[in-house]
Amino acid sequence: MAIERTFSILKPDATERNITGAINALIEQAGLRIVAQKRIRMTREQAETFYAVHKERPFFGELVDFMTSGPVVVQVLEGEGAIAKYRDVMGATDPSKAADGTIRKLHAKSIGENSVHGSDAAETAKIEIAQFFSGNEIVG
Ligand code: DGT
Repeated sequence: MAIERTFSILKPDATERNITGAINALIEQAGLRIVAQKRIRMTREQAETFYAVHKERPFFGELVDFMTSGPVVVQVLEGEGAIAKYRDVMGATDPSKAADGTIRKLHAKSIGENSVHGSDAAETAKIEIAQFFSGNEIVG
């Protein structure tokens, strides 16, 4: 399988509980490499752009409020089949439906405060990475 890159966010519920290291350990144990990482405070504009696809959903305002409520860690992960692999490691959006051993099963608080984001396809991964990282910040 091809080496891919995917975009990841450790969300405010993860930074708030100081569990970013525990989540990074699960990422690395799955064979993914963290090739870029920074801790930022997302602006409302950044969060609205990032989640623009959900603009019409009833939870959009709540989602933007949450993503701007505290620091996040944005990352680029690299590995074989990284996009699908990271989605497997994250588990289902709703932690009550997530498989055992996944990040969301172990750590997520709710469907909204679900600890992590990962790109869902190659095209979105490219767009999301470019929103937060310049090429020279990614060191593979
Ligand atoms: P991600 O990786 O953050 O995009 O999450 P996905 O792809 O597992 O889930 P998606 O794209 O359906 O929804 C994006 C985010 O929107 C999700 O991580 C949390 C939030 N969200 C989704 N459904 C609900 C909901 O029913 N209520 C609330 N409050 N938030 C939701």
